[in-house]
Amino acid sequence: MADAEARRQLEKELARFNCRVHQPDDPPLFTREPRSPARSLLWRWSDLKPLLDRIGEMIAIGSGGMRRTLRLADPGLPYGTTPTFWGSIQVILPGEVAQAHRHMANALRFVMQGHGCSTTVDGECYEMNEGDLVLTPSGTWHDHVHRGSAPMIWLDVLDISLVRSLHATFFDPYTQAEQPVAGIRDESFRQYGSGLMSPPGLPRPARNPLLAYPRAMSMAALEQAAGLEPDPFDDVILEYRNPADGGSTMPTLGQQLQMLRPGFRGRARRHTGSKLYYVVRGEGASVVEGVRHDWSAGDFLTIAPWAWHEHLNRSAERDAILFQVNDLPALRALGYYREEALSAGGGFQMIEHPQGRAAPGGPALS
Ligand code: GTQ
Ligand code: FE2
Repeated sequence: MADAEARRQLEKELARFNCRVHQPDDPPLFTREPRSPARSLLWRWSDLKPLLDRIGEMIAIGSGGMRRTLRLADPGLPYGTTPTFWGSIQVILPGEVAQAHRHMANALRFVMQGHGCSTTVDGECYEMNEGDLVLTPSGTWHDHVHRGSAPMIWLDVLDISLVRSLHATFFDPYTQAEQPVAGIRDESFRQYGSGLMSPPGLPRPARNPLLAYPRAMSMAALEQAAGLEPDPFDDVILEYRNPADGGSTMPTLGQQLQMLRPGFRGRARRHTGSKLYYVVRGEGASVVEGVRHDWSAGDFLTIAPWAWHEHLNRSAERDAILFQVNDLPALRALGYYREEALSAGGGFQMIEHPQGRAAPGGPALS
């Protein structure tokens, strides 16, 4: 006890100098592998739909640049959908304007239902239609104006938790509700949208020049990819890319579109970083850490860091299509991405390991 008393005394003295030592009852500094309080959760469209109708009626669209959104909130976390990003469903009614602003957080939208709303990003105006992906990268001014005749909803994903954890939050309202719109609509898509050809003389862009990935393009690409060897985890899967360098659309957030063909059952894997899936169509299931989540069109599913997961199509006739957002570009940029697959024999197979060296004189890493 005298020892414990001496330690407490030391702790007090150290605190005067803003220092401390590890105490026996402190949680361990390191765990052998990630132990995330984040949960892997399923949100069902049948639950979300009435909630969206209610917030559409009850909640006024915010002034000062705030949005009307239903946030997918993991109760295991202080805030957000995963440790790095927030997924929310935004509801915008005919005639409404979601006022112009900009923020440090990178953001994207994937249109779930409706049409007739346009988003202006740094002066470039984009029509948003079902299945379109529109980016508002860090620092870009953006506003949404709904001139259509029916409510519109889309998935918003922002890397808010990451920006917050780095204490790098910035936000500016614009001086007016809407930004002036440039004369050429969809300009970045007209320049770079084919992914194959662009006007000569354009400088090599420093960041992704493309702000929109429309559904017609992504679905055609997915059909093409169906002729490739199937991916053992994901069947037919494509990454949305920066056409200028082949990298991710934004520095922190990756997006993928995949098709699970009838009867497909994928291999299991786990990795650092987190993912959010939106079921575009079809019926399937994901087994996450031994828990089976049956999903169908309109549902959302998260995969927590380092959680084992595998996907299957429950239908023998219909394709299932999933849109995915992940934080893997952020993990990879930092050298923190690690991935393992489950082998047929039950062992683990390392897929990606940034510290992938064997200990000196020791056995090779498995
Ligand atoms: O549409 O600009 O879900 O700024 C959260 C913050 C959407 C947006 C969100 C935002 C937006
Ligand atoms: Fe925003």
